[in-house]
Amino acid sequence: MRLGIIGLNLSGKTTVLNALTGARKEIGTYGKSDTNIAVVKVPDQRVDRLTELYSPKKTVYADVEFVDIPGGIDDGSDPKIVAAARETDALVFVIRAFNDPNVPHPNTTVDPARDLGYIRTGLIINDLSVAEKRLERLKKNAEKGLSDARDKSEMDVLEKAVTHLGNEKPLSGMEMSDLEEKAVRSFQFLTLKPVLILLNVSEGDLGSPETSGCLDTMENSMALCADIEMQIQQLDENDHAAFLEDAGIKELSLNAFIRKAYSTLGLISFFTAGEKEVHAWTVKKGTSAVKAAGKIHSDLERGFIRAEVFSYYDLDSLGSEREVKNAGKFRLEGKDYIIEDGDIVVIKFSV
Ligand SMILES: Nc1nc2c(ncn2[C@@H]2O[C@H](COP(=O)(O)OP(=O)(O)OP(=O)(O)O)[C@@H](O)[C@H]2O)c(=O)[nH]1
Ligand SMILES: [Mg+2]
Repeated sequence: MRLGIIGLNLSGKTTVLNALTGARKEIGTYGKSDTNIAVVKVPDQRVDRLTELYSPKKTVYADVEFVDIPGGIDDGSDPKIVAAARETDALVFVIRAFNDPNVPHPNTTVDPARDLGYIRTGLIINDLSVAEKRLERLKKNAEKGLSDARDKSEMDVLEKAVTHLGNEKPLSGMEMSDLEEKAVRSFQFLTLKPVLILLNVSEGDLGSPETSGCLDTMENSMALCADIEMQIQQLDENDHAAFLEDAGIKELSLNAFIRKAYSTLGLISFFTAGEKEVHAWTVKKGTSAVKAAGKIHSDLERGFIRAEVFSYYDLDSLGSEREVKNAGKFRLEGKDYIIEDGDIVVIKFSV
């Protein structure tokens, strides 16, 4: 999964990247237009426990890639930057709520609701320009008699999109049939992407009434103090607890953030486990066994015969695969079986 971190200048995007991933990317690089990338393992106690039970040669956690996209996205944005934002599965808005006289705010005052509006408008403007350009081109082709049925249906949905975006509304709120969705998928519209909001607050403001009030007005949001978390991440891990306590922070934000990301994006984890390897895999809720097999390897999808499935939770409580089998909790499932969070699977296949 790839998440794009976006937000206004000097809102703390690069600081957030460092705070969540432990990366040490340079901050305060105002005006530079290079993206920063950092990958982080998804913490999962179930993987730890599976590793304890199987003693595998190798353990592979799921991972999340963060792309820190500098400089805010608006009508004047560098196409390279906008493209980086399009090539993501979801967007993380970093919104500045911290006050610091040493860090100028591009809009002078600190006002999270206003800044959220600016971010949204910037995305809408960019999507509108993509939709309009494509529509213009399709119309020209149509005039020359060069369009087929597919172009016509693409034109219809783009007309609808242009009107919707023109009313300053994100495409996520526009009703689309499956076919229409397919027709616009390749545009990677920014306003169709799921959004998570990180409110970057000053030390001491984490639990304040202002912060809670602000979070209540923003969907899928959480607050963090990025600057302090970044500093703590850069200390020896053994010192984390003490410094977190000092700063009045319960835990680093990564855990809670990942949980929020999984629930917002409708993601679940399943596992493969054996002596060779314990491996966590991420799929969308509602994924079938055969598609999940394809996530592991395309041969497993192509030659899928059946899945042997049991639940991590049964294994955890019963202590071994043998006990899981004895308790009748070991199942054979076909290709249409819907994978559940915590399933441990063995795919039988033949190619
Ligand atoms: N006081 C305080 N300062 C912060 C916090 N987060 C970031 N900063 C400061 O804000 C400045 C900008 O931080 P960056 O992380 O570089 O901001 P950015 O959003 O990546 O900025 P651009 O890449 O230029 O768009 C730096 O001086 C940071 O130290 C915070 O939580 N509190
Ligand atoms: Mg930056």
